[in-house]
Amino acid sequence: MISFITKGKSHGKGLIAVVRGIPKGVTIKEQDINIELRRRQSGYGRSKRMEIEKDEVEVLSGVRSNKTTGRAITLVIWNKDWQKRKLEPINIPRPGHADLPGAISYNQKNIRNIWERASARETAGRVAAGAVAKKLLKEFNIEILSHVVEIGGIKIGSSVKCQVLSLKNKIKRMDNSPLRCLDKETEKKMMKKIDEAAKNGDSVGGIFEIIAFNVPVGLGSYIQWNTRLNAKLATAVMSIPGIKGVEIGLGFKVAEKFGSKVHDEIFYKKGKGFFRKTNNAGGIEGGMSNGEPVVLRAAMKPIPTLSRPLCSVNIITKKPAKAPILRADICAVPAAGVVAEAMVAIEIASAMTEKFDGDTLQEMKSNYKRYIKYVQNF
Ligand code: EPS
Repeated sequence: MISFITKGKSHGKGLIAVVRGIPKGVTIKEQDINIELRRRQSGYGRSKRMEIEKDEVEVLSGVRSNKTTGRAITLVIWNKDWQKRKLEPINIPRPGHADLPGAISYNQKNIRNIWERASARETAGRVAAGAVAKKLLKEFNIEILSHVVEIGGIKIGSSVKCQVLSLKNKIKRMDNSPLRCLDKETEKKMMKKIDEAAKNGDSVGGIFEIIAFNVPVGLGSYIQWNTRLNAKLATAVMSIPGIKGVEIGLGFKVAEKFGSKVHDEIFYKKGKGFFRKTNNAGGIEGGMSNGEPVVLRAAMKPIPTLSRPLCSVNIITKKPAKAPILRADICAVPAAGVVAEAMVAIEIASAMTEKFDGDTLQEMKSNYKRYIKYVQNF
């Protein structure tokens, strides 16, 4: 099983991620992690903080001579915008952020103490941890990619959902595009929507899709509620700040259709084994991967920090007040997609280590090869 925790504050010295359960022998270079960190920082509509930070990792433990040792891996990202001096306290909570429930729950009258940890900057630690999980998955030819399908009501056509396999290379090629959207015309309209939000002192959310390619059949289990792969993936993605909904495969659309139009018929070909021609299940049946690409989408709400702020209340004076105006993103949907790739990578890598048990990559690979042969001959 793979687990990780993150530590650190948005304007503290740095962010830390500690990852456990990665077997010995996986090749990890700081550069591999830095590529993912850079992807998280990009996207049209990001805040000025992204111009200050050039997120880079330092590996403090668990990797020697570019190979994992099998022990806990400690990753640090140093903050450039580290604030040593004490700043003015903030007493007005932003609607939609962790500010008010956090202040009440932890008995803090200075809201800065809440948002230092609640800030989405924490997700840099997740992406670093996810980059390590991605390296393990690469050893098994498993790839996890994301693309943006909707911003503020501007959407790409749904046809892309059905042809996920042909999307792989297309998605990979678009990392340098402003919103990582597959349709250039729609992307332009999405950018206009972000401009409109910026002009009005507002923010805007959207939906991204995650696809995990080459996931073997049988990850996760139907036996207990908390061993189901769909439940683990939903929890992992739902834990990302700002995410309000997660769906797998057809998702909420399954409620509109007859069973005959939802379930993916089963076919068999010698050598290939069992396969489907559709993927409405999003690669998961009965809480287990079924060998088709795992497809999920998540909806992100608009960022709560607005430059034309909403009404709130001062928690000291109890008088009405406008929420504080702070540096923030207008839209962070492409970045949230990269964070979700990391979370999905960790969950799938964790399920892989459970299924193909091994203290070393070598052991895991030989168990995997034996299993794949067994599946082909089933
Ligand atoms: C973020 C860093 C933060 C914000 C943003 C995401 O930096 P700062 O608070 O110094 O501007 O830009 O966080 C939020 C939008 C949020 O609501 O928490 C990052 O690194 O992703």
